[in-house]
Amino acid sequence: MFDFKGLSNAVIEGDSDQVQALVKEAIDAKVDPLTIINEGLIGGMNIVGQRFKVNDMFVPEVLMSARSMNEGIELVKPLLAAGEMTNKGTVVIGTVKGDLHDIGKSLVGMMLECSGFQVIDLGVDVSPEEFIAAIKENDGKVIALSALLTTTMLSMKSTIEECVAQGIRNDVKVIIGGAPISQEFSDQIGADGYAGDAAAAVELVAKLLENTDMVAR
Ligand code: B1M
Repeated sequence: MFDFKGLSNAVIEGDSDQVQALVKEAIDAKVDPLTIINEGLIGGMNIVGQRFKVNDMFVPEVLMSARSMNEGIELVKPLLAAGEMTNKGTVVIGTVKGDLHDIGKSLVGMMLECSGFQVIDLGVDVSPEEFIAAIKENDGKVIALSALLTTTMLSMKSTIEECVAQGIRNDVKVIIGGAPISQEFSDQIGADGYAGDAAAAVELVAKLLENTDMVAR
């Protein structure tokens, strides 16, 4: 039985060497790659989040934890299916304006890529105009918006409104996600769907592009 608690603790301590050693051990023991990410790496980051909230951890420590988690994810990445060579559709992803959190967004992007979608990652602090410019430029069919702050959630609504204003709302699907986001909020702002985690985001994109003429563009 692999020691997920040890891996989570290494993330909490921001001990990159230990994270990498334990991830390699898990890979050698043929532990399912998604379980390594969800139980070990994200499990640790969730505890970091709780400690950050009660001022038991501070920004530099949180960043060390995030870095060590990312280094672990990099080792697991090649195992998450090679991805299909054909493009199942182009997804433009980013964290919305005013928001600098990119760990979850990058995870979603990586999983989409591994599942055969072409992913254009615009990074963080992305304005509605930048999302739409990228969709037009790349003939993309899905805008994937991530937000971690309650104060930036409304930028998701602005992005949808900008799609309407620029006359492309019927040509794109907009999906949203991030810790403060819910299905209720998605319905409220008129998004096409909400996903609670990276695996659900892949399923959602596949479902939204199913039976449409939007694929492989
Ligand atoms: Co920030 N931060 N942070 N932070 N930070 C939160 C989000 C917070 C909940 C912490 C807390 O108080 N408990 C809180 C928000 C409170 C609120 O709005 N209600 C908070 C705050 C307040 C802040 C600052 C304002 C702090 C300050 O400066 N006073 C500041 C804001 C900066 C800014 O953005 N303008 C800030 C800064 C930072 C750091 C820079 C230190 C760092 C970010 C580093 C980075 O991303 N490169 C950071 C971190 C790391 C966190 C916590 C601790 C962890 C977030 C994370 O990466 N989780 C976070 C606490 C928490 O969430 N528990 C917190 C791991 C990641 C894998 O999960 O991102 O949720 P997550 O992604 C998941 C799902 O949500 C989903 O899939 C992912 C995988 O399962 N998902 C999607 C995400 N995007 C999706 C998109 C989809 C579908 C699913 O479709 C498109």
